[in-house]
Amino acid sequence: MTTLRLVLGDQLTRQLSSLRDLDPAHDVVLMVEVQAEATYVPHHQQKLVFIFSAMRHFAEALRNEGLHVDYVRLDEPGNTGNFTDELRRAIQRHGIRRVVVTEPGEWRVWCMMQDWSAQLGVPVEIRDDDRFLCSRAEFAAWAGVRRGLRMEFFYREMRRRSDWLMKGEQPEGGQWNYDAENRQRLPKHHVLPPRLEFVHDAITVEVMTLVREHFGHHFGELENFNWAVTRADALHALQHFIDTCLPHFGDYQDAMQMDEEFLYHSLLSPCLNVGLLTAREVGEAALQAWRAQTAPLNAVEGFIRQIIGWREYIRGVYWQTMPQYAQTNFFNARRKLPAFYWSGDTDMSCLRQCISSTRRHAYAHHIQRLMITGNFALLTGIEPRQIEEWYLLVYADAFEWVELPNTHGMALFADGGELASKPYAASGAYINRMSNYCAGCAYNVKLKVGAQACPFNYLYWNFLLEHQDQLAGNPRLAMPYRNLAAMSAAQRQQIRDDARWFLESLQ
Ligand code: FAD
Ligand code: DLZ
Ligand code: SF4
Repeated sequence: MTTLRLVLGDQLTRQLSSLRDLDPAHDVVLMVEVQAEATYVPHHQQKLVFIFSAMRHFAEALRNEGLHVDYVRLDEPGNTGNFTDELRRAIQRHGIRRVVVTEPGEWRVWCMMQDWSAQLGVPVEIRDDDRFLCSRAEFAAWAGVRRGLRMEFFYREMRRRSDWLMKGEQPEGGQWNYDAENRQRLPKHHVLPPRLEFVHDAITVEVMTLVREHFGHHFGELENFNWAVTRADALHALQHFIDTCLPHFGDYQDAMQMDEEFLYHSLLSPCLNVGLLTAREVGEAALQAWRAQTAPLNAVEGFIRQIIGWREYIRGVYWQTMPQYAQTNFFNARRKLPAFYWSGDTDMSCLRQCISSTRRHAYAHHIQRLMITGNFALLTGIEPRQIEEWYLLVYADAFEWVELPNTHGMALFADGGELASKPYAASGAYINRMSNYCAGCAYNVKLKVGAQACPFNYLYWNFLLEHQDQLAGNPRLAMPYRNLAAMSAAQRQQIRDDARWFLESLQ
C-alpha cells in the first residue's frame, strides 16, 4: 500500500515522526511550496528564501538517500497554492491509500489537518511532533490545575527529567538559575566575534531570484541573506556558537549595542524551528562545552534554560491555551501600529536600531524584541493583533507557536498574566543601563518630561497611571506605584499631557 508522507516547511528533520517507518520501496514523500503559506502573512523576504531553500536542500538530501520525493515548486504549472489541494493532486498522481503527517506548529494548520481525512477520502494519521522534549500531552498534565503557568517551575521539572546540569536531585552549582550574573552591559571597546558566513549555492541563488520576482514587495532586504539552509551548515553554525559565543553568552545575554546586531547570541532559532537542528543536540552540545570546561556554568545554564525552559514552555502554553489565548486583550489596547515599525524612520535611536536590524537580517535578539519594540508597543497600547502580525512576518524564526505567547503574553501582557507575573514595562533608564543607544538619540534619557525627554520615560509612568486599577494590586509593582504616589499631582498631570501629545503625534 502506497503511503504519502507530507513534510511541511518547518519539519525538515530526518528523524521526523512521519518519516520514521517509511518504506523506501513504496512510499512517497510530498513537499510543496504553496502561495497560501508564503502569504498568510507577508513574510520577510529572507524568511521566504530561508524556508524554500532549506526545503529544497532537504528534499535533495532525501533523494540522495534513494527515497521517492515528490517536490512541487512554487512556480510549477498546476500548483494550486494550498496544502489541501496539493495533497489531493498528489493522492491522484500516486494512487495513495493513506497519508501520514506530523502535527504542525500552528493552530491554523492544525484545524486544516483535522478536515483532511474527510476532504481527501483517505485516512490521515497525524503523529506527535517529538522533536520537542515535552509533548503536548505531558505539558497539559503538568499544567493540570495550576492557575498561573510559571516558567521557572516548568524549567526545574525539565531539568530533573533531562538530568541536564543536575547533581542527583540538586542543580549543578547549587542554583537553578544564574540570571543575576547574566545582566552585564558590553564594556567599552569590547571586540565581538564576527558572524559566521555562508556561501549561497545554486539552490539558494535560484530561490532568491524566485522570491525577488514573486515577493519583492514584502518587508525586508535580501542583500544580507546569511542563514544556514542545510543540515551541514546548521551543524557548522552550532559548532561556531559553542566555540566562539557560548563562553560569553550568559554575561552579555541582555546587552544591546549600537550597530552590533548579534553580540554573543546563537542565531540558531531559525534552524531549530524548521528542524535543521534539534533541541536535544543543541542542549547536549552546550552541556559538553561545560563538561570540557570551555564555557562557564552561568553561560551554559542560561542557554539551556532558553532551550529546555523557555522554548518548550512557550510551545506548551500555545497548545494549552489556543485558540482563546489569541483573543484576549487585557488592556483593551486599540492603537494602530506606527508606520516606523516598517521603515525604521524614527528619532528614537533604540527603535531605529532594532527595526533596521530586523529589516536587514530578519533578526533581532530577545532583549531587542522584548524591551524595545515590545515594550514600546505595550506602553503605547498597540492592538495585540497588529503587533503580533508584525512579529510573525518580520523574523526568520517566526512561527505562531513560538511568536504568539512571546508577543501576546510576554511582551504585551495581553493575557492578563497567564504567562508573566508582571508586564515587562520599562522606562528609558533600563534601556540606557543595558545599551549605548541613548548616546546617539535625539531625545535625552535623563529628562522625565518635556519636548526633549525620552518618550519611554513619560510613556512608562503614563502606562502605570492608565492601568492603575488592573496593576496596582500586583506585589511586583508595589515599588513603582509607591514612586508614582510620591509624585505631585502636577507631575502626574505633566506625564499625562506629554504622553497624550506623543501618542497623538504617532498617528
Ligand atoms: P539565543 O539568544 O541564542 O537563545 C538560544 C535559543 O533559545 C534560541 O535560538 C531559541 O530557540 C531559544 N529561546 C530563547 N528565548 C526564547 C523564548 N522566549 N521563546 C522560545 N524560545 C526561546 N523566538 C522564536 O524562535 N520565534 C519567534 O517568532 C519569536 N518571537 C518572539 C517575539 C517576542 C515579542 C519576543 C520577546 C521573543 C520572541 N522569540 C521568538 C524568542 C527569542 O527572542 C528568540 O528565540 C531569539 O531571539 C532567537 O535568537 P537566537 O537564536 O540568537 O537566540
Ligand atoms: C512558513 C512557510 C512558508 C512561507 N512556506 C511554506 C511552504 O511553501 N510549504 C510548506 O510546507 N510550509 C511552508 N511554511 C511553513 C508552514 O507555514 C508551517 O508548516 C506552518 O507555519 C505550521 O507550522
Ligand atoms: Fe530610546 Fe529614550 Fe534612549 Fe532615545 S533616549 S535611545 S528613545 S531609551
